[in-house]
Amino acid sequence: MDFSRMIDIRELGDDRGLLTVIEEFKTIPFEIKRVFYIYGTSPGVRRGFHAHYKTRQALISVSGSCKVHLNNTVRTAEVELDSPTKVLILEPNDWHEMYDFSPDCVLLVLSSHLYDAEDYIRDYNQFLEVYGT
Ligand code: T46
Repeated sequence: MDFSRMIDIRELGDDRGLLTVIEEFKTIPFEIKRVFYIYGTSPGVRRGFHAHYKTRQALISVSGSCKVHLNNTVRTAEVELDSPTKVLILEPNDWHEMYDFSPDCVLLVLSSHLYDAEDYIRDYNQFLEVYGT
């Protein structure tokens, strides 16, 4: 079963500052159809609480940090996104919850599909039915 994974991307820099590049099919393994970012998250908020049917995503904390709880019914993990060079690839079957957002966190999300509310599995029991073994 597919499970999320972390990718470390190269930091390009010179005496002017830093620059990091993400390219579809090179840095990340899918076509990027949608981009959104999560920021200004209130203290103590936990968000996400879903998996998807089709959508694959790449999460990058381009400023500040946050943590992500992952569960694909076989494995669970907690990962920290605290650098613009760390990319978390989320597979559709990864139930995910984002938490511990720093006040300056800007969580950039690159998505393989356009927004479709029908692609979300927000009920945990339904998630287990769809992806459980
Ligand atoms: C995910 C995690 C990492 C739209 O209208 N279009 C969009 O493209 C998105 C992403 C959201 N929305 C609406 C749907 C809700 O009314 O924006 C509102 C907040 O979305 P949601 O509650 O789904 O946000 P999160 O943080 O729980 O989840 C988001 C993504 O929706 C989701 O795909 O994997 O970030």
